[in-house]
Amino acid sequence: MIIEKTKREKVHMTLIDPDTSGDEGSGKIAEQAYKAGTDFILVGGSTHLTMNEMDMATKQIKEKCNVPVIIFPGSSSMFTRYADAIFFMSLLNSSDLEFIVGHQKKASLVVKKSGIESIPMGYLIFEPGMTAGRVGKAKLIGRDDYKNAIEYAVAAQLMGMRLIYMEAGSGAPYAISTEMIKKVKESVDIPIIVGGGIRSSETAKEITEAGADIIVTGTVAEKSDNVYEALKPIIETIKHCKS
Ligand code: 1GP
Repeated sequence: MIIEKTKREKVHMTLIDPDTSGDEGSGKIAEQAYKAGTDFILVGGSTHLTMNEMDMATKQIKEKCNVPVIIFPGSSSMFTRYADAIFFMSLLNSSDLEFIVGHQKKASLVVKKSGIESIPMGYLIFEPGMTAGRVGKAKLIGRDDYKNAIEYAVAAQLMGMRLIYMEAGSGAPYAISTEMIKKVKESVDIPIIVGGGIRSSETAKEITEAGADIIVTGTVAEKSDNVYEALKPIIETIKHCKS
């Protein structure tokens, strides 16, 4: 569903971390993000949550919006059968095997048995990395270390991953550079997701024009008193960019 959509238009995803927003808060953000036109809700983040916590928050989110909800897991227990799909992701530039294949092995049978759609995704963390970088023990990709990023991205594609997520870290003071996005985009044939530090329509526009197929925002909604007003211009801006 996601891959097809990226062929027609630029896509916006709203990341909701139940650990920060709580169950009800998660539902409220989802409701406003949906009204503002977001295409998908990602539920999860770097902080560990139990399956029960994931269930509670996801139920609230599903009640309040009518877009698919995708699990964005930080560990093997971050699963809920109430979601529509899961990013079955590997943090390719982690220094810890757990984040490359360990959590995935632990979650494999539960995910398969659930019948939920599983989307193989290569996850790459760039400087400054923030909590995701620390928790995932990432060997952060330097801001202008193009060769390193391209090699990881092409490897992800050759391993059969359907998407590449370029992450600067939630709450990052600056987003990944447009030059970096351009270079990675030119090197692969699968859609690219960019997230971390995107707080304005201007940044969203630059990143989308550089080649991002999907933009993820989290903090901008979390920190706003009016989630609809905060997200609407960002979503409208990227929808006007050619896919
Ligand atoms: C984190 O990329 C996302 O995985 C979102 O980042 O919270 O900075 O929008 P922000």
